[in-house]
Amino acid sequence: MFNDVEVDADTRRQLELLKGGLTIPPPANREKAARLAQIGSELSSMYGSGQYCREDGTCLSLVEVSAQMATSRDADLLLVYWEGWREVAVPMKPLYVEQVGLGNEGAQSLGFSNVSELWRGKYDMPADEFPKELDRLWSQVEPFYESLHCHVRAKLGEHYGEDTVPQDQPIPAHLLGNMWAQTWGNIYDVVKPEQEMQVPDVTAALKAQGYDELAMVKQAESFFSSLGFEQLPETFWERSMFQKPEGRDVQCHASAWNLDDQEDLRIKMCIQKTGEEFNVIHHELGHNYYQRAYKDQPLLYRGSANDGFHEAIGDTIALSITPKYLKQIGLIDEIPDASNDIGMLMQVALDKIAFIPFGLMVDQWRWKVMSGEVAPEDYNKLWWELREKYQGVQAPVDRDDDAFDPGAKYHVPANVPYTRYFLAHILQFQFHKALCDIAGDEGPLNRCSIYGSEEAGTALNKMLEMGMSEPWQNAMTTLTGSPDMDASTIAAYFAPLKTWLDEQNKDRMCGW
Ligand code: X8Z
Ligand code: ZN
Repeated sequence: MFNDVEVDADTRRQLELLKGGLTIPPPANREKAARLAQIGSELSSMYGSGQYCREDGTCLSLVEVSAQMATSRDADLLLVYWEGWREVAVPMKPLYVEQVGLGNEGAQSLGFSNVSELWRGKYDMPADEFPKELDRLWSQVEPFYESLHCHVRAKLGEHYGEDTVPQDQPIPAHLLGNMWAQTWGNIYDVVKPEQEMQVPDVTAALKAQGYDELAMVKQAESFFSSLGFEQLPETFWERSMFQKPEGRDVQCHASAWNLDDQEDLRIKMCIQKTGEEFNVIHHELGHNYYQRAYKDQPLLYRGSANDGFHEAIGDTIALSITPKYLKQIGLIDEIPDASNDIGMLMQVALDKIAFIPFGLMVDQWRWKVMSGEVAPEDYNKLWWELREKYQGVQAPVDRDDDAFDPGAKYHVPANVPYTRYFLAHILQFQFHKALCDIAGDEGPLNRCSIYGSEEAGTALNKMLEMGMSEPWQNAMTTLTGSPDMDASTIAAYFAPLKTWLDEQNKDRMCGW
């Protein structure tokens, strides 16, 4: 109704945000809307209460099987957990199909062709331009990803044998230290350089220093405080969930909330005492500080410049968890010298670079599903085609006809768009560089920590405060001086590792 009404630009922006604000808009029909709501909560709770149960009746939660995926080096056992967890998704499929239909009806009632168009239309550019922008960014990272992939596959081949890890094929998805093969940092021990390298083991350091869940969150808060951000309110500490409660199901997938759009900030997590989770805590607090920074914007502008920005803030801070910083806070005693940088860069790349194609493929799948380009009987097949194409990863065993592997990843049953994480992995390096420049750090980017820099904090806050009141390109310019997303900072950050990888790979056959 309001599409053609003449209004000023600011009102138009707010109207567009209102129209595009929902993730899965309900159809106008009340029964159908109620059904959509019911499906959403059923899918979400199937995931949250999901378990892998052995034949003897004992069951493991996702937190428990994930810990096994991270640490076990027994390929048979890894396969058992990998297949076992995917059983939770089988009954999701009919509900998911129904949800796609209802969501599209809702999207159409708002004037979109389908949910795919709605999702692609949230980036201050035409919906059909956005995928091209993603292709451009991916092509900047792809050569580096392929070098990393090549080395990792070779090392996995040495460890597990080339029958298990054929050197001319995608890597079997159960061997990469993560349930979805989305981050590979947990298999650093398998793929690390042969030359001995000192790389801080944050998990071990947290343990040695007796950190519990609360201490980990307090430590993360103090990083933000050092940048000049106000401390979290008392209610944050009273109302957050840091540990999995006994005797009831909770959604353990980490999230951050502002319950009253003012000061009622909280996180909800089942914190594991690992370096990986220490990063996730910073990630979640990034959401909370962003939410607080834009709280005085008009209602429709209380959000991040684009959804990738929300996901990038805490990760940007976590890029400053360098050896120098770990020493400052007493988690390690000695800063490894520059001869260890390849090891440290490898550790970061295994998490951050390995993630990028995964961050891209999830919504490449969903866009095709939502637009009807792929029929339900081909959902799983398309999932694995995209996994192979982008990640160079394959299912370790043939998948059953009733498998619904996308459903085994939180964001699919929970309907959280995923391209935001792809963007965040590009953005966080741009933000890190901009903040390091502002903090006056002239060393290499991987050794820069903005800890204690109020100048950096002020510059960051200036962007956060804008919320979504202006196109994201303006927010980007406010912090970085340029309106573009650009992966060349990633190349600069990892340049020495790229050279090292290419040397390692020179007699290897790469690609899949
Ligand atoms: O879901 C998350 C956050 C909550 S917004 C913990 N992440 C993605 C994932 O776990 O798959 C962070 C990185 C990617
Ligand atoms: Zn997040």
